[in-house]
Amino acid sequence: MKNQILKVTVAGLLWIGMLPATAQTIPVSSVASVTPTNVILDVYADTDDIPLRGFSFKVNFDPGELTFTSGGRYDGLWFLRGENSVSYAYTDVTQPNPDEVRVVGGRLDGDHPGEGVAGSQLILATLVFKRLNGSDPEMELSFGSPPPFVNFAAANGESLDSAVEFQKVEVQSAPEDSDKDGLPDQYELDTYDDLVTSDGSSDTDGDGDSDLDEWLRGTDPTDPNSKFVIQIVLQPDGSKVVLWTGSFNRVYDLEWSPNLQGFTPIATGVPGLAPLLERLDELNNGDPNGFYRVKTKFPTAGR
Ligand SMILES: [Ca+2]
Ligand SMILES: [Ca+2]
Ligand SMILES: [Ca+2]
Repeated sequence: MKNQILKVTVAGLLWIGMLPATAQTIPVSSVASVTPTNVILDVYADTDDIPLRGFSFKVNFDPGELTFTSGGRYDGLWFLRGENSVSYAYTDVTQPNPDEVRVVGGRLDGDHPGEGVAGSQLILATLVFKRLNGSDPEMELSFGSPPPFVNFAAANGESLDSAVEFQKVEVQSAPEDSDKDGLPDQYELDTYDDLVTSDGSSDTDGDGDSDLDEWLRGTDPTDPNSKFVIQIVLQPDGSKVVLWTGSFNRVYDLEWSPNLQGFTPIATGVPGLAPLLERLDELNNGDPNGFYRVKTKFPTAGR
């Protein structure tokens, strides 16, 4: 499996081809959502007419200001299709240097190499950083690899690098909360039409979760069927898979404790990129007893 990924990746990204005939530009933009403790960076590409098959970019930042926590994209847009047409999510994130995160991804398919994705605001990756000080983060996007590597490849393998234009990273500060109830103003206006209907402690839809908890977890406070769940699925080999409700623009930590006296992290900074998130607990296979908890971190503006 590992070898297979490497083989197809190299085939996809080492291809050196001619420029496409169309003189289109491909803006690569990004939004850094800043909260008191973290920064969530979403990176997008606009490729309306040219299907994009593979990409490689890097993000540079000040390691005195930010620590890279996690990254990826798990929504099926970027995948690697191997033998028997089985697809694997394919957005590979590495940190070769303290001040640099590199992302390689694409829609790579050994059987049908002509496939690609076209569209506006195609999300390439979501990266999560921990903030180390109070300043607004300075981040910069550029190509992941130097020539002669192709960084952005069209469906037919041609290089799109000359068309790619990296935009300045747009920094979005933490949202306003004028009544200090934990719910951002814009979120309250969008959900309740005013700032007074909910003070956070109310449970508008009566599902047992407070409005504030629903905001933090990213569920709908006006729909009793939208509620955070966590579930453990025992595997035949005794290991456990933990599943929990995911929500876009939320980030989760999964932790375990044998006795509720102190929790050990199993996965930190898991982006809420799917309605149901899952992680295999590789640490506690031998221990049949214990407790799991999921912490939701740093929700940003209600978007
Ligand atoms: Ca508020
Ligand atoms: Ca509720
Ligand atoms: Ca609800």
